[in-house]
Amino acid sequence: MTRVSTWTPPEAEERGWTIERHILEGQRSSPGATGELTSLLQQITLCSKIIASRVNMAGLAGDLGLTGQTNVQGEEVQKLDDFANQTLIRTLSRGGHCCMLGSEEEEDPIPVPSGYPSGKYAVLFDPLDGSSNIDVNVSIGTIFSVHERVSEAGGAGELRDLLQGGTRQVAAGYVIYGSSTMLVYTTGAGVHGFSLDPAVGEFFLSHLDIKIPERGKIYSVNEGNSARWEQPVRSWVQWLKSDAPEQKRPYSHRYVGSLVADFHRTLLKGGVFAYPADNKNRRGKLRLMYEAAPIAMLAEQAGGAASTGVEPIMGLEPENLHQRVPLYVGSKQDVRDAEGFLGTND
Ligand code: AFP
Repeated sequence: MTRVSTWTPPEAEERGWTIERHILEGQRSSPGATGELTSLLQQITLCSKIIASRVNMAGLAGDLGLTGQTNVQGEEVQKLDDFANQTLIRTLSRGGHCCMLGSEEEEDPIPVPSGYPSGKYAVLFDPLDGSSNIDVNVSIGTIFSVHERVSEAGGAGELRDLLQGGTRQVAAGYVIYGSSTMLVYTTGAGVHGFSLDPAVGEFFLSHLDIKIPERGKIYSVNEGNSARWEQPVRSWVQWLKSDAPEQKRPYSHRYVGSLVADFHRTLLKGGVFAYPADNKNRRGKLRLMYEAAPIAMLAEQAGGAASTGVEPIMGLEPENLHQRVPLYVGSKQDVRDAEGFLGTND
């Protein structure tokens, strides 16, 4: 169940709030809140500052390039991927608020080391999404998803603490390392964005209660895969590109190849991002637990939608930690159009 909060977003004059203050205000107006989620989010914020600082210095610090290893997805691990992964694991597993972690870089769930308390939350993360863009200075990001544990309090965490459906997320967010570093998150009370002031080392509220436009004019998809798509996907993209000025088509095309960057643009400007299933990736390429589910929570909280093309991402019950899923996310009307072509929306 999505956690209900009575908290309403701050007024425009509160735009200078730090992220700490914003999270704390949310806690104060959530009946029954213990402060643990607040503290966990602060730990994630700290990790994102450490990662941002290393990303910014990567060329100078010799942190570009590969480690020589491959991850669970069979992809080559970049040095920065590894750094981000280790930063999150070290901080969260020993921070007292988690009982179990899941990382896109690790095959198995990550337990709390012995001697450390087992906390109330299970956190999943993609430490550095879009890592093929690292070496060319294109935006990359960190994505996270937080669930309340379902196993017995105080004991060791279990796989089922991580394997929960999207509607059970209590928080989700991402950090984008772009022309500026931004952290965007939701705890079920809207979506809020914070920009890092590197001189102060602090995130300040810059994007209040973000809402995705009902319909956009940009589509974002890797069209290099079009020969492998099913006909309905091809027809949908062809329709977006067709000349129909009275229906505000053709749409413009933008594709970064980092989900965080493509979604961030979609969140702010509207339109649709898609990574469809194709005849190479029958279940799509993106990962449900590390990418699609947290992005779907943010999209819905911002008034948008996220779908596999046939059903809402948030309604999926996960089968395993690394399962993949097709994703259509963004403005509600644009996602409905895609579903119409894929046969689910009469
Ligand atoms: P990498 O982290 O391997 O670069 O993958 C990024 C990603 O998971 C997601 O962030 C992108 O939207 C998508 O893959 C890009 O995939 P293509 O390169 O196949 O378009």
